[in-house]
Amino acid sequence: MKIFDRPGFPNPARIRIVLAEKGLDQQIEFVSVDLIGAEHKQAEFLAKNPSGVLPVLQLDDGTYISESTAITEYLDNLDGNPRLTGRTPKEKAMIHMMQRRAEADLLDAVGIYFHHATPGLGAALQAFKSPDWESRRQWGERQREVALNGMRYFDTVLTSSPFVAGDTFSLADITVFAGLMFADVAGISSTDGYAALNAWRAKVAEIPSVKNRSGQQFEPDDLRRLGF
Ligand SMILES: N[C@@H](CCC(=O)N[C@@H](CS)C(=O)NCC(=O)O)C(=O)O
Repeated sequence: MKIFDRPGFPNPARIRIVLAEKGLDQQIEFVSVDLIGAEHKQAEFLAKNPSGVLPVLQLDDGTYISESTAITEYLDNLDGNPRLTGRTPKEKAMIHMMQRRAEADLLDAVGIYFHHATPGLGAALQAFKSPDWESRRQWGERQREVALNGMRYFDTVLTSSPFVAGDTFSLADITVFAGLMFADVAGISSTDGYAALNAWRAKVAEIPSVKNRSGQQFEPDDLRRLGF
């Protein structure tokens, strides 16, 4: 199998955590795609994923699977023990519900803010966005508020639950963790006072698959091009 991704970016990080969690990270080939250079918007990549985003999993039979949730579901089921996406009907439903909230109310909201209300990934990607800067900025700013509300919501959830979707670490935790990672990069972290969320984040950061996931850091050239 191959994963088309880029170290340091939040959605690729979700799958790197899943691969480590499932003990698959040594068996997969990582193919780096230049997000800042807009390689993912070119025809060759769009043939793999028409949405033009990373990550994409390629199976040995040539099938391409995109969407981090779908990739996670596939990888999680390979060993017949899908603990990240749920084993019982109730576990599956709870994890699905919470991970969807984590995407809509945090990770994707941060992404929209970053890509539309800030310079985002830089000049090469601007050509693929609407030229109506003011509408984009307003939409991005609104999503920033959504993300801040999302952080408050997950803080409340975590005051009475050890993990986002119940008693065990799951895809929902991975999505919230990636959302907070992205919020740091986008400069909208505001979790001061969110004791439960911060304690959960510190705990999750110590889980070996999260702590040791390969290629967590941005590539130095990407950091330079992002202006860090
Ligand atoms: N819904 C997708 C989102 C993927 C996504 O937005 N990936 C980012 C990297 S973190 C990307 O490729 N961004 C490039 C762009 O928006 O042009 C998923 O779950 O995989």
